Amino acid sequence: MAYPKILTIQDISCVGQCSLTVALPIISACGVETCILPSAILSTHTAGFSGFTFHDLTDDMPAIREHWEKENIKFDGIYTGYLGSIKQIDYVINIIKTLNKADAKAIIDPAMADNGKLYPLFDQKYVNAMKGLCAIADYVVPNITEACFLTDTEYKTEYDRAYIDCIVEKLIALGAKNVILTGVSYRQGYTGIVVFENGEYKYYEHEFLPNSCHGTGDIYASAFTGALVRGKTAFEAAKIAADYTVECIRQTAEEENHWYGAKFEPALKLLTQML
Ligand code: PXL
Repeated sequence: MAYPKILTIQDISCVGQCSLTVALPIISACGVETCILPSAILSTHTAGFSGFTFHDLTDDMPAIREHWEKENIKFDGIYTGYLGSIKQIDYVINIIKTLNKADAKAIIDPAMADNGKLYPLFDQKYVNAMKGLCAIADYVVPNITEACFLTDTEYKTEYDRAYIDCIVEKLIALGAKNVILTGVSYRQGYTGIVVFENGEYKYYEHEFLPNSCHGTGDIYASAFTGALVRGKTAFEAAKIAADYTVECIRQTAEEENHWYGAKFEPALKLLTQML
């Protein structure tokens, strides 16, 4: 692909280092033209701040899609993250079906839950709609909580390989072609990524850093998308994204005032070097 152009659809959390304010710089740094479709505008993200504003942009989507279609604008990949409403998920499915080039990939991060719980504003109806979007994913990039919601599996913090393989199989049964399952830990002090690509399981284990930051799922999925669109295999892209995300978390360690996100900017150079 000479100069790939992708579309990412997710919210703008004006403050909070997540979603579009993370995806746009990270994918751009990967050398990929990054078009955006904001799903909503929030004053901050919803995890840890209270009293945030939320402006839903669902109703703007059909006219934007129609304009792009009239202009014959098509994408070399579409990557979706946090979406604002159930109706919007249906619009996004239509955008993928009509504006992604024939061989272009759909990368779906079902950004809706973590640590066993749905984010505020989401419910089971939203989960069911998200299942429909994941069914058309070439790559679905959930954490374990999201994968459990998508597959109606009980969430566990202690598990074995059979539990994880069963979740991955259910995601494939849902319709996703390839699965990148994040935050899979089989031994203390380490965590990793399970990649189910072209029918084959692979696992990349890396150090577990105990400080947790919001937005690392978005950092991960954005770096994965950038690397994939730059021609890496899913496993290579998953490894690059993991090493980059770990470095971002390391940069943020021991900073009590920086609980709302991870400092992804200083490590961008590392990301580009790995590509
Ligand atoms: O990082 C995921 C995310 C994205 N956007 C919004 C969020 C969250 C997580 O809480 O609240 C608005």
